Amino acid sequence: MKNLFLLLSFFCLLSSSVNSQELVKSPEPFGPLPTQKQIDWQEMEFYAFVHFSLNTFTNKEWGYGDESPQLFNPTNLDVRQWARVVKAAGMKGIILVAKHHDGFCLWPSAYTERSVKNSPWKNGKGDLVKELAAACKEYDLKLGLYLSPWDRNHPEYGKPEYITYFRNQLKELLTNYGDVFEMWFDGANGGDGYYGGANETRKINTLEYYNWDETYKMIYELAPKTLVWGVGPAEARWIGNEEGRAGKTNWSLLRQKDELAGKVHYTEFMSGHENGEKWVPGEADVSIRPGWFYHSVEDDKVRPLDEMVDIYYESIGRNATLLLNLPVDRRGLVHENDEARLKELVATIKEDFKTELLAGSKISADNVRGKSKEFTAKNVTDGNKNTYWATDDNVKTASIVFEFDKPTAIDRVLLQEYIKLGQRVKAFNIEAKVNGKWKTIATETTIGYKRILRIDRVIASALKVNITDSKASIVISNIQAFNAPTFVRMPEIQRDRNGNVTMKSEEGNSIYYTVDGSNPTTKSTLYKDIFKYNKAVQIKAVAFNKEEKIYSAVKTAKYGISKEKWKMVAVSSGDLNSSIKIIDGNPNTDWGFGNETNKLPQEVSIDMGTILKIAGFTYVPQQVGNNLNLISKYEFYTSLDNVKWTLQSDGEFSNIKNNPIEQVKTFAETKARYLRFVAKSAEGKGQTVSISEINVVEK
Ligand code: FUL
Repeated sequence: MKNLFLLLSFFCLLSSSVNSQELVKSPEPFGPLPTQKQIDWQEMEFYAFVHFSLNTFTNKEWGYGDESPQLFNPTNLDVRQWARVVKAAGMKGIILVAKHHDGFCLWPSAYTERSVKNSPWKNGKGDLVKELAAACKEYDLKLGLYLSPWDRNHPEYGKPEYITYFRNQLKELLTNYGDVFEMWFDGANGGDGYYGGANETRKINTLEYYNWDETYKMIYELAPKTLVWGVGPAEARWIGNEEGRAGKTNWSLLRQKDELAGKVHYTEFMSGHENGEKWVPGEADVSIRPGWFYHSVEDDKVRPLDEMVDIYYESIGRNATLLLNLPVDRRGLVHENDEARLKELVATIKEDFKTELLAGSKISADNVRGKSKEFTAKNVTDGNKNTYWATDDNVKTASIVFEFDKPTAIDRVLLQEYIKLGQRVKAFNIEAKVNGKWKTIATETTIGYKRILRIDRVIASALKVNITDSKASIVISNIQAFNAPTFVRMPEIQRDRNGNVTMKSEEGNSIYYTVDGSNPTTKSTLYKDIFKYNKAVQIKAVAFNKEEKIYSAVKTAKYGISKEKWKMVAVSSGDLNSSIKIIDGNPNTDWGFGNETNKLPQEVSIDMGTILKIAGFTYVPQQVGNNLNLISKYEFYTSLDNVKWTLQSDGEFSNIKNNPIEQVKTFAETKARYLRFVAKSAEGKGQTVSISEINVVEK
């Protein structure tokens, strides 16, 4: 009897220990969590933006609201071409700007005459949203829509009636075109506009005027699958710049309550808030060209491959999604140059991630939750996004080691947390065993949904990831490593005001260049030292990695006649001598003028020293700093004698606050020796504005 009892209790013990082995509990979720909708959205990673509207035909970035719908007249509109380009790039959807700030609608809204129905396109019978929805379906892409809350055309903008109109349009978009994966509400709201002929400035309080709580409620009732981005209590946030770059530290959390109380500066969006109370992941938006809308002057300004690759790694590689804009042209097509660049980007990224190196390695970790197989370190290489390596509760530092059969070259490491349970990791580093010694090759902060590191190539016999700080136990679903081909960066080209050209490249590379427009090779001129080139010129240069015999992409720099003879002849306030910075050929130096005593408008006059035929000018705004002194309204005059002046161009630098790029304004070709640039108003409240550079456009 006694023996039987002992035997029984032995079995009980045994089975309970087996149970505890099998029943190691999953980690508890920690902190704010994503919804399934947000997870699905994050997994899309890369999707397209299309800006195509009246602005395409008026050559503007922001329409004032008085442009005629008759101007919308694409000659060869083909949304299936857009879808093909997007699909081929591996993007997962398209967000179409259905209505931009000028109020023109790309669908025949029942609530306004300002739409495609009053345009010559398809004799007013077209519906672009409908066409794109069908093309997306055909190509298995998701459709997203941008409806500008600001409407510079609507007579009632600023009054309660407009909110009804806005919501009616939202209803149309969310109910007539199938599923909409993302609804985009831009932050530009209120300012001057046509407003049904009132031609006035209407300021609104974005957070109060739209009653976002009500609007969001309506959206979720009509379209629960739609994720809402931007202003209001959104489910995803702007990344804080229009360059497509997230912070190295990037929390998917945000103190949204503070944000809605106006207490968060937009520069904080790049990194989110470690102590945010809501899951609001970042979306990095950027255009493949300087502008959001198509401008033929930008056909040769498509972002270079180097920049596109950086954008990829600094958005998707930094825990954000990438929303890449393709400005459809006047034909109604994605331009050839944009398509070509996109293909180059995709080919580069594909090569970078061609061969994964960790899956075949020997993997171990110094802590595995409950020593359970379910949470084994090996889960990080099993290709299953639902399995993960986890540590015991309260174990917030741990290491995972990958040992190779033979020394292995590595220059990329990709890590993913299992975000269903929250974003946890606050700090980590990576070590590589090189010639038998551990060497730290990266020290970083957050991981989140996805983090990709570009590191200098190491030949390692083992790799170690050390999580050095975490909010809670560690939960990692994926770790990968690759050996991406060497990427030779393009050389930098600079020309100063006297025409002196300097070029720079990474150490060990040679630079070859041409000045006749042809593409440089190792047979072209070898750059040795600074040289003088005063005339208008297009310099094309490549860097060449001698060891591996690899070229960079071609860097093109276009210059007008050098500014050697240029002089500042007058400034309406401030010091004339230091205003030389406006014409020093260096966009990183700027000159500020205007203040509370010398209020705007303020002006500067330049003597080019000789008569030139010009067809436009450019204004490079201040580039460095967070609170830039930007000009929003301007006038530009030319003269042959510094006495009689002719107004050549006036208007606004739209969207300069979010996107402070070189502003190009063209006009009919004219002869000029003197230039006068008038800053009529500043972006924001201040009276100080700044100019980095004024250039002229020669035909
Ligand atoms: C900005 C807008 O003002 C631009 O025109 C553009 O639509 C961009 C995506 O968002 O804030």
